[in-house]
Amino acid sequence: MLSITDEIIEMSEVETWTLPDRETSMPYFMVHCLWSVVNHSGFFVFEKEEPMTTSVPQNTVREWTSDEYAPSKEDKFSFGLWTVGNRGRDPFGEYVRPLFAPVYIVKKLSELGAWGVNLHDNDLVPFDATPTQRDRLVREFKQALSDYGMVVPMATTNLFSHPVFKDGAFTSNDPAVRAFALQKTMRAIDLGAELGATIYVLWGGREGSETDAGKDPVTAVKRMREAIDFLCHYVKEQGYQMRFALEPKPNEPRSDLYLPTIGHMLGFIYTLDAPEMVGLNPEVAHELMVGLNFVHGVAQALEAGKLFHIDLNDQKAPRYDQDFRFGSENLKSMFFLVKLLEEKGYSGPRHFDAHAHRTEDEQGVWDFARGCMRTYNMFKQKVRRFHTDPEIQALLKEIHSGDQTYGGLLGGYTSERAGRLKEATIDIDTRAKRGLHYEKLDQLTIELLLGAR
Ligand code: GLT
Ligand code: MN
Ligand code: MN
Repeated sequence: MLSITDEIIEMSEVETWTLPDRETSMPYFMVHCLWSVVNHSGFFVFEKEEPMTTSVPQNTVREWTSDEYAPSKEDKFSFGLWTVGNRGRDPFGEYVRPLFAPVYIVKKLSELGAWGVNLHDNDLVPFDATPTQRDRLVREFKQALSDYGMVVPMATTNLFSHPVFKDGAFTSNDPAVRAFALQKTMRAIDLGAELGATIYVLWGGREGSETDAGKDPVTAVKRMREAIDFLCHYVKEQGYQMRFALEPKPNEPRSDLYLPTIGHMLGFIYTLDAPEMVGLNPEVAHELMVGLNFVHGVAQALEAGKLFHIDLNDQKAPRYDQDFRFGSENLKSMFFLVKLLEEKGYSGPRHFDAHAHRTEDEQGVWDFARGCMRTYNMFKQKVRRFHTDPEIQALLKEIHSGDQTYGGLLGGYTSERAGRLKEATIDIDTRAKRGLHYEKLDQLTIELLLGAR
C-alpha cells in the first residue's frame, strides 16, 4: 500500500507550476487536506502511518537532550514554521526537501526542546482555503500545540508571496492592494489571537522599490504609518493583548526596502498614533547585510524598551540574506549578543529565523534546529564564565575606574554644574596617555570562547 509519506513527497515534487512560495501552492493545500483526512477521519483505509517520521535513533535523541546545553522550555526558544519547513528552493534551484505538515513540525520542535512555534497566516492556512478548511486546520494545529506542550508567541502575515503584492502591500500605489493587505492582516491577527500570540511581526517583505521613478518614498512612509495606525486601532478595539514588532531589512526581495534598519524603524515608531504598542523585531542577518553592528542596534532598541522580539540567525558579511544557523559565522559578535540579552534581562522569545543549508535532508534540518539552540546555550554558559573569570573581572574593574575627580559634575544639566565645568582644569594629558587594556580583555574573551580558559 502506498504510504502517506510517499504521497506527500510525490505531491511536493510536482509543485513546479505553482507560485514561488509554499504558502500559496495548491499541492501544499492538498497535502494539508490529505494529512488531516488521514489523521482524523475514520473513513479512509490508509494505515494511520505518521508521515515524515524521523530516522534519528532514539538513543541519539536522548544524547541530544542529556547535557548542560540541551534546550529546555525555560530557554524560550522558538522557530517559525517557515524556518524548519524551508525546503531549500532558491532563485536557481528547486526544492530539495519534502513538505513537513505543521503538526509534524510542532511535534519535532517540541521533542528537540523548543518552547514556541511562530507562523505566517499561510504557513498554516493556505491562501485560498475556505472558512471550513481554515477552521479545521486551526483546530488540528491547536490540538497539536496542546498535545506537545508548545505555544505560539508570535504570528505574522504573508504579504510578499502572492503576485498581488509584487509592488508592496501597505505601500502599494494601488488602493485596492492596500485595502487587501489590511484585510489579510486583520484576518491573520485574528488567527494569531486565536492561537494565543501576543507579538505580531510586521516585515515589509516587498515594501520597497527597484526604481524611485514610480513610487514616492515620502508617500511610502505615510502609507506605512497609516496602515500600522489602522492595525493598532483594530487590535485595541478587539481587546487583543497584542503588540507589534516591526522587522527592518535593507534589501531583498526588492532592490531597496523602506525603513531599512533598526535605526530607521525606531525613528518611525515615535511618529505613530500608539507608539507604546509598537516595537522592533531586529534580525541578525538583516543588519549584517549592510555591515552594521547588530549588538549596538539591539542595545539601542533594548534601552528604548522596544525590543519586543528578536530574529536570531547568522550571516557572512554584506551579501544576500543567508539566514544561517545561529552562531555559525560570527562567534564573537553572537557571544556579545547573548551577553547583552542575558545581562539586560531580555525576557522575550529567543526566536530563530534561519534555515538549514540546501545540502541537507530532513535529518540535517533537525541537526540545524538543535544546533541553533545548543549554540545559544553554550554562549549563555560562556557569559557566566565571563562573569566569574577573576582575571577578566579584575581587568574590567580597572577599565571602568577612571579619574573620579570630576564625576560629580556629570549626570544631567544644572546651571551650577555648567559654570563649574567651564572653569575646571582637567588633566587631559594623563588621561590621553593611559592605555585602556582592551587588547588584553579582548584576547581573554577569545581565549574563553575558544575554551583555553
Ligand atoms: C521571511 C523573512 C524574515 C521574516 C519573516 C516574517 S518571513 O522569512 O526573511 O526575515 O522574519 O515575515
Ligand atoms: Mn533573514
Ligand atoms: Mn526575520
